[in-house]
Amino acid sequence: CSAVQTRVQTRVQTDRRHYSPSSKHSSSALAGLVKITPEVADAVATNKPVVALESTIYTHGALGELLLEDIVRKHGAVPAVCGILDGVPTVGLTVAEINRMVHEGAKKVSRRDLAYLAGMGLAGHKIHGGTTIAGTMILARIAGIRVFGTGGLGGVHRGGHDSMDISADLTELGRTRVAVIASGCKGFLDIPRTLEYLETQGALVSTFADGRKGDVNFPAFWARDSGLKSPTVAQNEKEAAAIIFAQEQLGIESGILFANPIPEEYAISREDMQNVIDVAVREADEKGFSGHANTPYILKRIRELTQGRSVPANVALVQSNVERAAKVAVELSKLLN
Ligand code: PSU
Ligand code: MN
Repeated sequence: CSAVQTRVQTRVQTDRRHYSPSSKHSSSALAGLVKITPEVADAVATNKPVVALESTIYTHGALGELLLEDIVRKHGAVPAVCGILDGVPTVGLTVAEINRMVHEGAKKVSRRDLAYLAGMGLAGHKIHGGTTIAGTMILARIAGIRVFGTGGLGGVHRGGHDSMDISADLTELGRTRVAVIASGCKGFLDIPRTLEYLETQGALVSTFADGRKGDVNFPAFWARDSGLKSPTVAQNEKEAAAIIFAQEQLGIESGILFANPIPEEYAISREDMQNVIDVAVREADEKGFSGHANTPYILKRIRELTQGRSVPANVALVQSNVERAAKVAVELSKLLN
């Protein structure tokens, strides 16, 4: 990867036929504030395949080496890891830069946090930020990137209709036109309410069927089946690309979630996973792990209770999603050129 990065003016370098900025007033604000690598800017401007990747997966994911950029390149697309490096929102982080963020520590950055870290960066505080799905979608949209591959989407937490703990990933999908390829959301979230919320937000949800006929269920991260019917189905990458293209041509600004079930050989059945989740959730409750301490505790117990199967499964699903994202980006590039 090129270590040399220049600040580019996104709006000028991006093909206007296919990029309609969300705000007419954002041009001068965007110029110079977001750093986009020349490779990514050039690929976007010439409608080559580009895949956005999130940095939270590295800074907060604890999954070890994922080699996602290599997977994207191997399938003919340009990877664009998004995050905040030294207070600068960046699209196209290098491996060395990501490693520096991991070692020096980074904040978790969703929509609400982006301007804070960027503003603090302007004021001389060089804070790193790992962007979540929501945060990455915003940076991808600014750079004109249409496809984003990742692991699992945030969701409505159990009891979320009372606590209002609902991931900003869901509202972002309602307002930012980027196609996210993920394995659904984790089974300890409230998946029925997550799907309801996405519908209210106007987010298109489609599950890859890969030849399966009839109803196809929405996946639940480690499990291929959440027990809930997917609102829509896409057979393959070509259909997904056509949907993305249509959404853009219609000028609909909301996002798209393509759910990609975990590869069979790594999947843990819904019944097995449900038992493990029930135990972990009950223990968290009894031991008082609530609020932001809840998810880390549940994940730790799931790792233990699945005897280490959950982590390799998590790695495999992320890699599978990123491969799919690259293939979708390649198909989309054909439609755009
Ligand atoms: N779900 C996962 N793995 C993850 C995340 C979610 O299975 O790493 C991360 C993603 O970055 C996602 C974020 O966007 O957590 C959601 O966090 P919150 O619920 O705080 O919005
Ligand atoms: Mn939350």
